[in-house]
Amino acid sequence: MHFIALASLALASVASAENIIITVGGNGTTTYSPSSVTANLNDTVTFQFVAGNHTATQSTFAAPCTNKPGGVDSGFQSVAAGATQIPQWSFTMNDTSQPLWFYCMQTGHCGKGMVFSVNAPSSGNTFDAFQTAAKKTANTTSAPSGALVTRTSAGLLAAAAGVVAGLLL
Ligand SMILES: *[C@@H]1O[C@H](CO)[C@@H](O)[C@H](O)[C@H]1NC(C)=O
Ligand SMILES: *[C@@H]1O[C@H](CO)[C@@H](O)[C@H](O)[C@H]1NC(C)=O
Ligand SMILES: *[C@@H]1O[C@H](CO)[C@@H](O)[C@H](O)[C@H]1NC(C)=O
Ligand SMILES: *[C@@H]1O[C@H](CO)[C@@H](O)[C@H](O)[C@H]1NC(C)=O
Ligand SMILES: *[C@@H]1O[C@H](CO)[C@@H](O)[C@H](O)[C@H]1NC(C)=O
Ligand SMILES: [Cu+2]
Repeated sequence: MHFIALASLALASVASAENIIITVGGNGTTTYSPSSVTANLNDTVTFQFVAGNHTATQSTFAAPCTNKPGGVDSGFQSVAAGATQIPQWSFTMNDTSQPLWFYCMQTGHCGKGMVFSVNAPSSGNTFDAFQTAAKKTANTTSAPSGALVTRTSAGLLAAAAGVVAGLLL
């Protein structure tokens, strides 16, 4: 009864929420497909990990390849060759006032541009600008523990700031 009442209310008041599917690692690539989407409040964003060993991990525009403190994270999702089942992970949009930024934590992938956005603006902090910034961190490796191993690169300051913020939480 409770469920039926809620469902009718939703139908009556708002357009139904969408489920937006993202394919991760298709054909052995280091990609999210599509890599940038728009979503409304209450839409679900579902990542289907079809191959490889990847994550969908929330970051920030300022530090594309560093975990956002308190952000959401799929964790590593690994698919064996020839697997008949694939893992998937999703989250629900509960705030559309800001874009959401994601990257893959697997070593080297973010630096190859394996990043994703929801509701990125079409000027200023665009998806392309985010991906370009991610690639600039190619020589910086951020381990899952938050330890930062680095050689000199333009991405260092922003990445280090993100790690410090993470440790303070
Ligand atoms: C894999 O490659 C094939 C052939 O190029 C293409 O049709 C298909 O859409 C690709 N699949 C993914 C998940 O990228
Ligand atoms: C989103 O979900 C919340 C909580 O379930 C609900 O109160 C709100 O009306 C929904 N908004 C839209 C736009 O679907
Ligand atoms: C996936 O990658 C992570 C990080 O590199 C590693 O710790 C984990 O063992 C890998 N999983 C599998 C099943 O290879
Ligand atoms: C939704 O809201 C909660 C509480 O504010 C937050 O912790 C969580 O990260 C949000 N989810 C996403 C996907 O942003
Ligand atoms: C990474 O380092 C190599 C060798 O030091 C350099 O050639 C390359 O341009 C650097 N890449 C980036 C994105 O900084
Ligand atoms: Cu990856």
